[in-house]
Amino acid sequence: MSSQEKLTFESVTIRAVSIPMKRPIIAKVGTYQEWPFILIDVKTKEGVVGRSYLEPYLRNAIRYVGPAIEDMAEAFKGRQLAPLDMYRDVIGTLHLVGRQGVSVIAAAGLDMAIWDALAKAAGLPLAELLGGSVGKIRTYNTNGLWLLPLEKLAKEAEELVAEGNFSAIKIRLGRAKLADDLKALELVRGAIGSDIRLMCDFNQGQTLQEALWRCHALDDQGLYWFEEPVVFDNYAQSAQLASELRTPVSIGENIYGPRSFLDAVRANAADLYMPDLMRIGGVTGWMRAAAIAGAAGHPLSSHLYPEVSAHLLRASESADWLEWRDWGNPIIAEPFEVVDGHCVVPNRPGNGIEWDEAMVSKYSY
Ligand code: SMN
Ligand code: MG
Repeated sequence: MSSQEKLTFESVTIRAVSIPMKRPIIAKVGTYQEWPFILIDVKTKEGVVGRSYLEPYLRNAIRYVGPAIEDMAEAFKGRQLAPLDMYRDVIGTLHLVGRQGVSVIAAAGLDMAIWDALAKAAGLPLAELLGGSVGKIRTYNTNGLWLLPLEKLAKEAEELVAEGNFSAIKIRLGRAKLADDLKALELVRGAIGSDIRLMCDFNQGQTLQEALWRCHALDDQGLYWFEEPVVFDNYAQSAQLASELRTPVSIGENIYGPRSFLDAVRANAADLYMPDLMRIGGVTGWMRAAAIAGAAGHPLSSHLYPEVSAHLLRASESADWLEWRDWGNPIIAEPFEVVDGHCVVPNRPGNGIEWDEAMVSKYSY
């Protein structure tokens, strides 16, 4: 196809896969032995295929996210592939069914695949299409350190660092007894030493009262950030913690769309932000949130979606850390590499995601 030619939306294919986890998730948000993905392939009339996936946590989410994607795709049929126009139109009608939750998740999945198709047609990696460049982005390993029995933590922490010569890893906190959180930190620190940065995540599992008590008690532990110490959308409570605590407070994975993101920033809800692509609104939503974070001076990290997030962090003013997780690697034809604690954005057109079809068949449900 000539570079002058526009792309036309034709159809979408959606598939559900679920991949067993090497280290099952045990967190305040649930226990998961497998990690489900919704694979999205957007076909254009010109033959270019854009790909993306969603990580909807729940195996049954395909039952309601899938039809929402199909309805949106039906409305896009025959239109020029223009993600900003499509995002505007789809968000404009979403309020009829609710502008957060499933509708944004479906729109975000399509948006990411559409941007992939555009980047492929332009012959550019997504980061370059957005005006950035390919290269490295610093990354922390989030693959483990769930709410495990204490005796398992030291070995796992060592393994996590060694997996990619990481300089940072994340632990989940919020055990029934504060003394057990302190013991967990002592064991992990003992194993990894003082130079590795240690982020921690409470996954919204505390009331304000509990968070004030526990986070103050953990404030001198040298933790790199306190993630989601309270329910994500109580910005006033989160702001109180961010102002009282010396350890930076991080939120963002549950924020829907750039407008709510702006609300959080205006409320001083956190020091650091880490949007999740399926909730912030795909590439389009991310770039808008990234402009807000950059202008406000808040460091921006990513949540899940390492491939597309890596491209976007390369194009974000206040880019900070990529969250590295390898749970999707089995179905990705060429998984992204991590070298010396940095994720390498590959120099190939699009977002770099192609399916390993044999593995997709194996894990389909
Ligand atoms: C998280 C991610 C995936 C499943 C459970 C919890 C977590 C994170 O909040 O930030 O990695
Ligand atoms: Mg988190």
